[in-house]
Amino acid sequence: MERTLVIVKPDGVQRGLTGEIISRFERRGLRMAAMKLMQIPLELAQQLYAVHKGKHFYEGLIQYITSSPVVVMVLEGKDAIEIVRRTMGATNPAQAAPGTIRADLALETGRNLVHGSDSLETAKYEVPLFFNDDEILSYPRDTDRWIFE
Ligand code: DAT
Ligand code: MG
Repeated sequence: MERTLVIVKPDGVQRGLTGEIISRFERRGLRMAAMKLMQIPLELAQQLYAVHKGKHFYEGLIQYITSSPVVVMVLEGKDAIEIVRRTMGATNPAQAAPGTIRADLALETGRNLVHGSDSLETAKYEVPLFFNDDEILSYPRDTDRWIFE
Protein backbone atom coordinates (compact mmCIF):
# COMPACT_ATOMS: atom_id res chain seq x y z
CA MET A 1 0.00 0.00 0.00
CA GLU A 2 1.24 3.48 -0.86
CA ARG A 3 0.28 6.71 0.84
CA THR A 4 0.12 10.03 -1.00
CA LEU A 5 -0.66 13.64 -0.09
CA VAL A 6 -3.57 15.28 -1.89
CA ILE A 7 -4.60 18.92 -1.53
CA VAL A 8 -7.82 20.47 -2.80
CA LYS A 9 -6.32 23.89 -3.50
CA PRO A 10 -7.96 27.24 -2.61
CA ASP A 11 -9.80 27.46 -5.94
CA GLY A 12 -11.34 24.03 -5.35
CA VAL A 13 -12.66 25.00 -1.93
CA GLN A 14 -13.81 28.46 -3.08
CA ARG A 15 -15.60 27.04 -6.12
CA GLY A 16 -17.44 24.42 -4.07
CA LEU A 17 -15.66 21.55 -5.82
CA THR A 18 -14.21 19.91 -2.70
CA GLY A 19 -16.81 17.14 -2.65
CA GLU A 20 -16.56 16.55 -6.39
CA ILE A 21 -12.78 16.24 -6.22
CA ILE A 22 -12.71 13.97 -3.16
CA SER A 23 -15.48 11.91 -4.71
CA ARG A 24 -13.38 11.12 -7.79
CA PHE A 25 -10.66 9.62 -5.63
CA GLU A 26 -13.11 7.94 -3.28
CA ARG A 27 -15.07 6.30 -6.10
CA ARG A 28 -11.88 4.91 -7.61
CA GLY A 29 -11.45 3.00 -4.38
CA LEU A 30 -8.62 4.88 -2.69
CA ARG A 31 -8.92 4.79 1.09
CA MET A 32 -8.91 8.03 3.07
CA ALA A 33 -6.29 7.85 5.80
CA ALA A 34 -6.33 11.48 6.99
CA MET A 35 -8.13 14.72 6.14
CA LYS A 36 -8.42 18.33 7.34
CA LEU A 37 -9.46 21.86 6.36
CA MET A 38 -6.72 24.42 6.96
CA GLN A 39 -5.17 27.60 5.64
CA ILE A 40 -1.56 26.84 4.72
CA PRO A 41 0.86 29.19 6.52
CA LEU A 42 3.65 30.79 4.47
CA GLU A 43 6.45 28.64 5.92
CA LEU A 44 4.62 25.41 5.18
CA ALA A 45 3.89 26.55 1.62
CA GLN A 46 7.59 27.26 1.16
CA GLN A 47 8.42 23.73 2.36
CA LEU A 48 5.78 22.14 0.12
CA TYR A 49 7.04 23.98 -2.94
CA ALA A 50 10.76 24.13 -2.07
CA VAL A 51 11.62 22.38 -5.35
CA HIS A 52 10.11 25.28 -7.29
CA LYS A 53 11.96 28.08 -5.49
CA GLY A 54 13.50 30.46 -8.00
CA LYS A 55 11.18 29.51 -10.86
CA HIS A 56 9.22 32.32 -12.52
CA PHE A 57 5.89 31.10 -11.16
CA TYR A 58 7.10 30.51 -7.57
CA GLU A 59 5.88 33.74 -5.96
CA GLY A 60 2.45 33.45 -7.58
CA LEU A 61 2.22 29.81 -6.54
CA ILE A 62 2.97 30.61 -2.89
CA GLN A 63 0.50 33.51 -2.96
CA TYR A 64 -2.20 31.25 -4.44
CA ILE A 65 -1.76 28.23 -2.14
CA THR A 66 -1.78 30.41 1.01
CA SER A 67 -4.62 32.69 -0.12
CA SER A 68 -7.60 30.76 1.26
CA PRO A 69 -8.36 27.43 2.99
CA VAL A 70 -7.51 24.08 1.44
CA VAL A 71 -8.54 20.52 2.20
CA VAL A 72 -5.53 18.28 2.75
CA MET A 73 -5.70 14.51 2.83
CA VAL A 74 -3.68 11.34 2.79
CA LEU A 75 -4.98 8.69 0.42
CA GLU A 76 -3.94 5.07 0.55
CA GLY A 77 -3.98 2.22 -1.94
CA LYS A 78 -1.95 0.09 -4.31
CA ASP A 79 -0.11 2.48 -6.66
CA ALA A 80 -1.93 5.38 -4.97
CA ILE A 81 0.66 7.92 -6.14
CA GLU A 82 0.32 7.17 -9.84
CA ILE A 83 -3.43 6.68 -9.62
CA VAL A 84 -3.89 10.08 -7.98
CA ARG A 85 -1.62 11.79 -10.54
CA ARG A 86 -3.51 10.25 -13.45
CA THR A 87 -6.87 11.09 -11.90
CA MET A 88 -5.71 14.73 -11.52
CA GLY A 89 -4.43 15.07 -15.08
CA ALA A 90 -1.54 17.13 -16.47
CA THR A 91 -0.33 20.23 -14.62
CA ASN A 92 -1.69 22.48 -17.38
CA PRO A 93 -5.45 21.79 -17.59
CA ALA A 94 -5.36 22.72 -21.29
CA GLN A 95 -3.20 19.63 -21.85
CA ALA A 96 -4.92 17.35 -19.35
CA ALA A 97 -6.72 14.29 -20.73
CA PRO A 98 -10.51 14.52 -20.79
CA GLY A 99 -12.02 12.76 -17.80
CA THR A 100 -9.35 14.02 -15.44
CA ILE A 101 -10.11 16.51 -12.67
CA ARG A 102 -8.03 19.27 -14.22
CA ALA A 103 -9.43 18.79 -17.71
CA ASP A 104 -13.03 18.55 -16.58
CA LEU A 105 -13.04 21.33 -13.99
CA ALA A 106 -10.17 23.76 -14.63
CA LEU A 107 -8.64 25.91 -17.38
CA GLU A 108 -5.31 27.31 -16.22
CA THR A 109 -2.08 25.98 -14.70
CA GLY A 110 -2.16 28.57 -11.94
CA ARG A 111 -5.69 27.50 -10.92
CA ASN A 112 -5.44 23.76 -11.40
CA LEU A 113 -7.49 22.77 -8.33
CA VAL A 114 -5.54 19.90 -6.91
CA HIS A 115 -2.11 18.78 -5.70
CA GLY A 116 -0.83 15.21 -5.52
CA SER A 117 2.62 13.92 -4.56
CA ASP A 118 4.56 13.08 -7.73
CA SER A 119 6.71 10.15 -6.49
CA LEU A 120 7.24 7.86 -3.53
CA GLU A 121 10.11 10.05 -2.37
CA THR A 122 7.97 13.20 -2.63
CA ALA A 123 5.09 11.55 -0.78
CA LYS A 124 7.42 10.57 2.06
CA TYR A 125 8.52 14.21 2.30
CA GLU A 126 5.07 15.81 1.91
CA VAL A 127 2.83 13.66 4.12
CA PRO A 128 4.70 14.46 7.39
CA LEU A 129 4.64 18.19 6.55
CA PHE A 130 0.87 18.07 7.11
CA PHE A 131 0.11 15.13 9.39
CA ASN A 132 1.57 13.53 12.50
CA ASP A 133 1.69 9.74 12.55
CA ASP A 134 -1.19 9.56 15.01
CA GLU A 135 -3.45 11.53 12.64
CA ILE A 136 -3.06 8.95 9.86
CA LEU A 137 -5.46 6.06 10.26
CA SER A 138 -4.98 2.61 8.82
CA TYR A 139 -8.12 0.54 8.91
CA PRO A 140 -9.68 -2.27 6.91
CA ARG A 141 -12.82 -1.55 4.91
CA ASP A 142 -15.32 -4.30 4.25
CA THR A 143 -15.12 -3.35 0.57
CA ASP A 144 -11.33 -3.69 0.35
CA ARG A 145 -11.55 -7.24 -1.01
CA TRP A 146 -13.79 -5.96 -3.82
CA ILE A 147 -11.32 -3.20 -4.72
CA PHE A 148 -7.90 -4.76 -4.11
CA GLU A 149 -7.14 -8.11 -5.75
P1 DAT B 1 1.97 19.45 -10.38
O1 DAT B 1 1.07 20.30 -9.52
O2 DAT B 1 1.24 18.84 -11.55
O3 DAT B 1 2.75 18.44 -9.59
P2 DAT B 1 4.43 20.98 -10.54
O4 DAT B 1 4.86 20.28 -9.31
O5 DAT B 1 5.37 21.00 -11.69
O6 DAT B 1 3.03 20.44 -11.06
O7 DAT B 1 4.12 22.50 -10.19
C1 DAT B 1 3.45 22.82 -8.98
C2 DAT B 1 2.42 23.87 -9.26
O8 DAT B 1 3.08 25.06 -9.71
C3 DAT B 1 1.44 23.52 -10.38
O9 DAT B 1 0.35 22.77 -9.90
C4 DAT B 1 1.04 24.87 -10.86
C5 DAT B 1 2.30 25.69 -10.71
N1 DAT B 1 3.07 25.72 -11.97
C6 DAT B 1 3.87 24.75 -12.44
N2 DAT B 1 4.41 25.08 -13.63
C7 DAT B 1 3.93 26.32 -13.90
C8 DAT B 1 4.10 27.23 -14.98
N3 DAT B 1 4.89 26.94 -16.01
N4 DAT B 1 3.43 28.41 -14.92
C9 DAT B 1 2.64 28.71 -13.88
N5 DAT B 1 2.44 27.90 -12.82
C10 DAT B 1 3.07 26.73 -12.84
MG1 MG C 1 4.22 18.68 -8.16
